[in-house]
Amino acid sequence: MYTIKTFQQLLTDKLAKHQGTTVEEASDKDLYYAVASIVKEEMNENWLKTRQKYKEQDERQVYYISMEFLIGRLMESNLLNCGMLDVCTDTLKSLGRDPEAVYNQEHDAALGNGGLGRLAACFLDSIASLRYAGHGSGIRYRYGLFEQRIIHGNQVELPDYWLKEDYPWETRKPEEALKVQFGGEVHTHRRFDGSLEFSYNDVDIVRAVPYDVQVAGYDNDVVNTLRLWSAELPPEDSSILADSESKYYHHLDHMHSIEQISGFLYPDDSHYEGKELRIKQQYFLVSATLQNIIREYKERHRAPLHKLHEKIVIQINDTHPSLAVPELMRILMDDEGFSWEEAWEVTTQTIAYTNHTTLSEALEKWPVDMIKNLLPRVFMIIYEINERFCKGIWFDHPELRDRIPEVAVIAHDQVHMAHLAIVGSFSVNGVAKLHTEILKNKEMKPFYDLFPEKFNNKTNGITHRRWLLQVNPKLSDVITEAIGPQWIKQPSKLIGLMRYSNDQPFLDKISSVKQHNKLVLAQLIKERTGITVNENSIFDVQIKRLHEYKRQLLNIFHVIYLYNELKDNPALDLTPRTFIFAAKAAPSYHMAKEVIKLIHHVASVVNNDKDIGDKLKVIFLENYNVSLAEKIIPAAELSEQISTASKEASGTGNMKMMMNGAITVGTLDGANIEIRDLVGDPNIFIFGLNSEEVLDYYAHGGYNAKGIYHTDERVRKIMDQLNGGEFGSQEIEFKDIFYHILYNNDPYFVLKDFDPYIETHELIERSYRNQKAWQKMSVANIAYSGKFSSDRTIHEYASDIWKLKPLK
Ligand code: OAK
Repeated sequence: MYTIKTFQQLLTDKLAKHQGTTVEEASDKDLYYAVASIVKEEMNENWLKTRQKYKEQDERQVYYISMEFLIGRLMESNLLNCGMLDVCTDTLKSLGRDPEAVYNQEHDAALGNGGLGRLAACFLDSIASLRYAGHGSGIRYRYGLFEQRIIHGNQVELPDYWLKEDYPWETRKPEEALKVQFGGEVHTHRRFDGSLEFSYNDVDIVRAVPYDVQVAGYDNDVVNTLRLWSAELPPEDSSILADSESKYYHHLDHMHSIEQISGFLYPDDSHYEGKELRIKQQYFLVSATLQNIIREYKERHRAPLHKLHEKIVIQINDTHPSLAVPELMRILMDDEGFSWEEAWEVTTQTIAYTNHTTLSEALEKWPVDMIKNLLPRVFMIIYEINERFCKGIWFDHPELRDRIPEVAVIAHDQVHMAHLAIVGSFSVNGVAKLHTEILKNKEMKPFYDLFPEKFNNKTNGITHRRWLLQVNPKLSDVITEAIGPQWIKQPSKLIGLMRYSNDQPFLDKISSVKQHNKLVLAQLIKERTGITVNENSIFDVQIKRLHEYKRQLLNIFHVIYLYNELKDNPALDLTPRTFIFAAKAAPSYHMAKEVIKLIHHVASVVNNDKDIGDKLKVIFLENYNVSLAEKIIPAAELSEQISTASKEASGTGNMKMMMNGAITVGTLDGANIEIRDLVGDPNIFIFGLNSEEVLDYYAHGGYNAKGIYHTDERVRKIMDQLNGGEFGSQEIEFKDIFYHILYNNDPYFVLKDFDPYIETHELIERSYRNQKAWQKMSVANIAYSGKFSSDRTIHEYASDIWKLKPLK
């Protein structure tokens, strides 16, 4: 345990030895690197010990393969988990330095788009904190998710070159590099025993170099690893001598393209792009990871690879790593001499698949020719998987013969990755109860009919260590003062707060923490936007990727509606509101960018209208990322979770805000339903169509959007304002949104849910006026949020799917 004195000494030594400077002279950046190096060294010993334990013990281990790990900044979470956050913060203060300025030196590692990537990061924290043997495997993109700037209301994207300065949390392991092969020709030979042997000609080789990032458990001695692979030029190899001009140019081309493989993260959230480079990234990740797993298995066990599934489980994060199925087959058959049946047995008992969306535009379907050219041997295996699967249905399930085209792995010259993932795995899970039911009864019904035993639900969670303890220390102190510190290791203990829901002094403390956090956020808003917000207004927050189904548009319609009301009746008694938005749109997503533009134009009209004063303010914070979320969430009072029912698989922002005492206004979608089931109707504001109603409308061609436009004056006025250029100018108008809603028949039910949404906000407004009642609701939300700790989720994965026991 460090004291301020010993930590000061350590820091002074570090600065002197590594940077040749003193505390007085050091810049914030110098201090950042010095602290990082102290923390990293602190973790090293346990890192080594953990790896040794994994080698010695014969226990099962999980590999979590994901194209995204949205880890954000690591300094504070590492300090926290190592028990050094307070002492470090106090030491920096004692030296007259601003700890936040030091921690803010770290560039967010934005190696993910949104929900799926952040979930992977939360899972790593819980796996280590619960002492499970688990490894993350991903890509070390040189450019993370783009940096967003807003110019005249328009989103522009800048490259996120996050590695331009040293990244202190990674360790390059060149001695553990592996080779990944692309392209070439496959030759088949028959061995004496009749089995087949495959050899390759003219393959393109990429070197996969691992960079390891430590993942420290909270207050324990476990330090796991997130291994990020970087694509590099292979070492000189004279066997690649080109014997023709075309081969020579092909080779040069390949050399030139190698580094693109780990070049950048595709910026699409829940949207499939079908680019060749993307499938190269996926195969690169999968092949390097599997080779690495086999290598580690052989080092660890004397048992033959036939027992791989007894020791290893591989969780694939959506279908992006689903080439793991044919790649594991390839390795087992071609490199390890397994028969098809043996390889299939091991593969399908090793791999488990998580689905994160039912949006059809997110479904990955790769053209057969692309895979054939890029991965000829892998394609042969996929082809065979498909043949055997379809034949199996034909003979064993004659009643399902008609449905073969629906479930085939290869159909219409495309490889259906979700089908490959389901057929090739032993577990398929959704990420919230409703989502799993929709998978079973609708999206994946024929597969559920074939393999009911594979399907299961694992409702998402978030790490309460980062999302409460770290980002909201004042609230954490109030909680600990009331119920003791056990909730930190057992978040379900938060329920103990219910005892205080009528305790006025406690409620006052909760509300003064919220007030403090609001002031801090108000200051940040002032610094970043120049706008002064009323700190007594309701902080109404919607922060997430911009997507039509998430319906930021419905939210801004509410703002316009209130604005119109106030203009018509300036004396209207309205509790002041601050609407806070932050969202990135995929660069090619036109409608999403239009909505960002609309929010900005509405903001500029509303915020500058003297009649409105500080009754309404609309804030859009640029460049939403993990560290911005960490600053907004503690100050949120109202959490907007207003997706079109059935579309949001789970949501995790809903959980983060609930845990920080915000009340949800939401649809019966994703995990909102489970939040409602826990806190009860009085502690949440539910509105709008439910998923059955939505799905029913879809089945019957939608509803009549024009009807609502013609009958609801409030709606017509807003729509006409968009169409007439009221929020903009002659050049800037929002006709695309207008036409999309009216002529594409409002596919996300914005107009349909408008009336119940407005009505619910009127109820919210009345509820907020009774501050005591509001505080009680807030406490109930914090108290019940323990279920949404990713510790609960990981315990469920570990016991139901992974069959892991915590490390002794
Ligand atoms: C991203 C790319 C492809 C498919 C899905 C995603 C994704 O991020 N999905 C989101 O996953 C989260 C974690 O499970 C869920 O909470 C979100 O509802 C879901 O949209």
